[in-house]
Amino acid sequence: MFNIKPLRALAASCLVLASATVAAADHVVAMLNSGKDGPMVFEPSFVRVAVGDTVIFKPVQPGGHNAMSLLVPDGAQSFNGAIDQETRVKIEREGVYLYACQPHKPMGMVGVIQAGKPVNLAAARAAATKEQAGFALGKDRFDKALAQVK
Ligand SMILES: [Cu+2]
Repeated sequence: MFNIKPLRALAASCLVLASATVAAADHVVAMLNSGKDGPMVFEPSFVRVAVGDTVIFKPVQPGGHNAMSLLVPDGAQSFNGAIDQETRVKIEREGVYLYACQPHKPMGMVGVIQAGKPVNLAAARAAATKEQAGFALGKDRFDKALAQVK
């Protein structure tokens, strides 16, 4: 008789491996001098992730860019990446994160991360409105990114 027990065990371990891979994904955000939305952009400027995932900011077009958090959910670590260096941010808390390129924030080089439920959306909207008021360009970029939160 053909013994199927080892096959069952193999199938079970494959499932465990597959779910472990799904549990922590990487999301790449390019830091660009010029992108689909114009000059000085994060692309994509909105990412939806799961808690435990990592967002990787890549200096695809080095131009004095970094990624610095402006608002993070309660209990989450703020971040401030070095200029033109790849910056990895592990997302440990649920909610909405606002970030900017420090040198190009006045040009609207900003982005939004949503992890799980947007528990702090009202605070994020208020902070974004306040920040945007000081931008010379890209005054609607936070609005466009936040419009994708759901
Ligand atoms: Cu920049």
